[in-house]
Amino acid sequence: MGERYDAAKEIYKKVGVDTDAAIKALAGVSISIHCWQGDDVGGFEGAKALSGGIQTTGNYPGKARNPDELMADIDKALSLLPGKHRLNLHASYAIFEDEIADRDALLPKHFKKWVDYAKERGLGLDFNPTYFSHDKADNATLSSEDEEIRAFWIRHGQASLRIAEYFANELGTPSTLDIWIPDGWKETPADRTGPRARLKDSLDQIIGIGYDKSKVYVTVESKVFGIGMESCTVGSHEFYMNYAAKNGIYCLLDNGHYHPTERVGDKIPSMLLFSDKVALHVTRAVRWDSDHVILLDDETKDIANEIVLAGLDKVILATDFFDASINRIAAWVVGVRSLQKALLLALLSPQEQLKKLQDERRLTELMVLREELKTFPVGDVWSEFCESQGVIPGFEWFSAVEEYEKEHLSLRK
Ligand code: RNT
Ligand code: ZN
Repeated sequence: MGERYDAAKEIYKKVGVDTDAAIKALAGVSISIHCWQGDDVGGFEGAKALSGGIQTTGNYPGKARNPDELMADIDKALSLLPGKHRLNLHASYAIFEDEIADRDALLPKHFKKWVDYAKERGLGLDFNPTYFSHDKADNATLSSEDEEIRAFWIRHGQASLRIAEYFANELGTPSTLDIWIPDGWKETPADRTGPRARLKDSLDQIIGIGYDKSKVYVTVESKVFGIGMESCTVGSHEFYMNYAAKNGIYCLLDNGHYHPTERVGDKIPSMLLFSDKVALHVTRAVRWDSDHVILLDDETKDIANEIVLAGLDKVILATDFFDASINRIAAWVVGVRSLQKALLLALLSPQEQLKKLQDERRLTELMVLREELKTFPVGDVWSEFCESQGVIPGFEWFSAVEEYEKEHLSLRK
């Protein structure tokens, strides 16, 4: 332990905060890191373009072109991240040995290489059916009026559920299966009920195949709009919140998926009064669902604070951003470390004391203390945490990324 940490520890002690306990709690937080930052949501099926109203912008060199490159890049990112994390895969990242399987015919064996990868590194795996970047997803998926198309995507959901179950069985840790579909309307639809009724039936058929709820957490991710789907999103927040509550599954809140002045931090405690868990996609939306890299900004801090207040075991925590304009490994590292720093700030807050001040309506004191806490020496505690986890604390970690870029990424043409 360095002198600076010792000094910081004393400063926090004065407000009743135990820095050692905060470090220990942070070390126990697993974040499900999205694989898709490494290749701009490309996947391995040779998809020509990213569809579904989401977009990766930028042309920074060095994106992963195949499973080996993506795995090596994830390794590099993990080596610079403190803590033990999870990996979040999309169905479009299946690895085919001989014959290719379409999305509705995916099997656990198509993800065996990922399971081997996860086992070797002690990672848990989460999963997402991919309802975009496919010719059958041009119009709509689970809400489609074309019964053949809808059946195809229902089978994809069912196949994905089995794959998540396989992950849980192989790795001995529950797997989250997050369902997000892009279905929606550019112009005001003439009928909003029909598509939603079909989506409801499709979800019933997917979870209706039965699964072990202690092994797979099925989540549904709502959205307010996507590019080309500005007027109506079939899978809206109200739709999924009700669906999840009635069917014993969970909501996933992506903080890029609400109106800009809505705050996911404010939604977490409400959700948890009615559900034992809530799932999150932490991202940074700049003017729209732009999926910028997470930074240590007010929204992230607010979300992290609510996670800590709720209890770390109540929130299924994942990242979701894709920036192709900067080094992709640095993007992962900055994003995950920023989220961890936000959690540390929350863990270093005298939460009981702050609550008491609120309950006693000592609101001036509450404001004064909170403002003072902002300049407490969190950086010294962060450094101690990184060192205890064997990773570089300061900005020097970037040299490792630069070196990797020179030796590997720059050779990818
Ligand atoms: C899209 C959703 C969704 C995707 C990933 C790739 O708006 O946020 O979670 O980003 O599934
Ligand atoms: Zn998301």
